[in-house]
This record gives sequence, structure tokens and C-alpha cells, in this order.
Amino acid sequence: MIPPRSLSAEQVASFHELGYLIVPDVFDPADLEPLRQEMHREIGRKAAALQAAGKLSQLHADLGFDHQLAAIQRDSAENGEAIIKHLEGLRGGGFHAPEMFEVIAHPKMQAAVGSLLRTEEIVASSVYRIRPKLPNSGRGIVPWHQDSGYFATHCDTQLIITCWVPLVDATVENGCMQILPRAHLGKVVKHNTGGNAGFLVIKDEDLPDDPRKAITAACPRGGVVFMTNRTPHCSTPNTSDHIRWSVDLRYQSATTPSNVGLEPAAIAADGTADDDFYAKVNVACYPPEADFLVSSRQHPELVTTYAEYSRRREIYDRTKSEFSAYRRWRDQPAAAEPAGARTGH
Ligand SMILES: O=C(O)CCC(=O)C(=O)O
Repeated sequence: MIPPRSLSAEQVASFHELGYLIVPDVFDPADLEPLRQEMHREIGRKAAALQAAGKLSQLHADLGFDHQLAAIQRDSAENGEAIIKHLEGLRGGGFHAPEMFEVIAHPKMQAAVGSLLRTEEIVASSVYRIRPKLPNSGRGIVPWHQDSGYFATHCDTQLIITCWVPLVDATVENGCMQILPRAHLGKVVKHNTGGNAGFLVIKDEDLPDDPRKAITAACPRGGVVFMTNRTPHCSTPNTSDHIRWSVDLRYQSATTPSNVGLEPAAIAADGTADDDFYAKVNVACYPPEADFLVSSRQHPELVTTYAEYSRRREIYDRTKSEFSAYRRWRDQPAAAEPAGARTGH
């Protein structure tokens, strides 16, 4: 069943005017509990595997989801990194349990996203990310960027909505995002490679507005920060004593270029051309990862099930596709993989 749209006309207008919208109660925090618990179990499983391999001595199994991984990382940065990489996966593999799919396809999320996109034909974009931002660790601090900096150029003027879902209350102390309002209607500005952890970065002087005008996007658990793909944003260090867990999900109208219904092998055969090629064939905005239909009034029979979502995530992850040119920044060598593609943009 298609859920009714849930955001008010004022909220929708504000999103389109400012380029972002913080809704503190899209979910009941209890709706996110299965995801938190399953991720916590996954950390436990991976930690146990590292222990069995003789790499890890202390599981810290008495600690909750908001602390265990940080304690493991304090003992050994290598073990912490192994668990984070396992959760993140490469190119969108990683953690994709049913509990994750339930959040992505949650009727409350569809209702909110449907309000902003003004459609019931919704594709969950390939690019979603799990972000454990550990206390006092540089990892997870994301420099200024527009999400379109990572997407193919022919999607610059499309609307792809980032839904940033904190799994803890996101605050200034634990490193919530900073967002530059009213800066999303211009071009995708110049991004540079070489940001920390392989992230793309916009230099301050290239930002569409003065970074001092940025707002602090604190958001309680249960809330969602919605942004457009051209909204400049960054995130700050976690100076708290707990992990700032979040997932960022992306959605677009089904009429926006996507790889729904396409197997990666079919795309890879054509995937080595330049930006013009991508514009001509209208390939997905982020070709290496699987898109899937999450809501459709016109074709409810095509809405993706968990099994199909999982299969597509895995097959795209396994396929060594030649997506070399879907976005190339000037300081980036030709045919290089875009920064961030493996690091969890
Ligand atoms: O979670 C963060 O700290 C940054 C998130 C972000 O940059 C994004 O969702 O595009």
C-alpha cells in the first residue's frame, strides 16, 4: 500500500527553498531499534571472528551499541577499522540485513520522501552509507561537498534526496552535520580529491556561500535530515564519549536516471566512456551501485523485495565494473576511481 504523504506544504516549501529540512519525528525511535540491535549483533559476530583468528583479545561484549566498537578500536585501531570496513563494505556492499531494508523501505520514510519528491514512484538510490563516527577519531569527519560531486554530471540538475538518519541523538558534540542553506540552486561547484579518507572536498573559496552561514543540523534519534544533492554540507569531529551512528539513504523519482532492472554486467559492457556517453545513454546517477524501486502506484508488482534488494547489492558489489568516467574532477587522473567510492562517501 502506498502511504499518504506525511510532510506539510510548509515543510515541503521550506525544503525546496533552503535545500534542507530537519524533521525531528519521522520515526518513533523504537522503529530504529531493530536496525541498531542487528548492527550491534553484527559487530559482535565480526569481533568474535577476529578473536577466533587470534587478532582480538577483548570483545567488550558488556558494552552497548553506542560504545562497544569504540572500545575495540581503542584497544586496536586495526580491529576497529576491520569492523568498520566490514559494516561499510566496498561500493555499497557491506551490511544489508533485513533490518536495514526495513528502514529504507519504511512506510514513514516513503511518506516523507514522497512528499518532497511529489511522487509515489520512488527509487532508492544506490548510494547509501553507514557511518560510525568514533569519539576523538579523525575517521568519519566529512569535508564540505555536494553529493552531486560524486554523481554523474548528467544528474546535476536532477533531485536526489539524501535522508540522513541518526541512530543516536546527533549533536554538535558528537559531530552532526553543518549545512549551507539556500546554496543548492546553483551549479555543482568544483570539488577536489585528496580530502581525508579519500573524500572529495570543496575548498572554502569555492563554496557557493560563506561557510559562516552554515547551520548546525542537530537531530534527535527518530528524526531525519533531508538534503538535496546540491546542498553543500560537511560534518565535524565527535568530541563526545560515544559513537555517532548514522545511516544516509538516498531516494529519487523513478523518472531520474537509475539502474533499476539492469544487471551490472550489462552496464559494464558500455561503462568505459566519458561524461558525454553517460548523458546520451542516461545511465544511473551513480552507476557502480544497485538502485531499487521502493514505491510504485503504477507498477506495484515491480517494487523490490528484501531478497531482490540483497541479491542486487551483492551482485553489484562483486562485479568489477569499468565505471571509470562517471565524474572526473580536474585534479583527478583519468580513469581513476572517484575518491570516496571505496571509503563510504
Ligand atoms: O554523516 C556524516 O558525517 C556526513 C554525511 C554526509 O556527508 C552525507 O550523507 O552525504
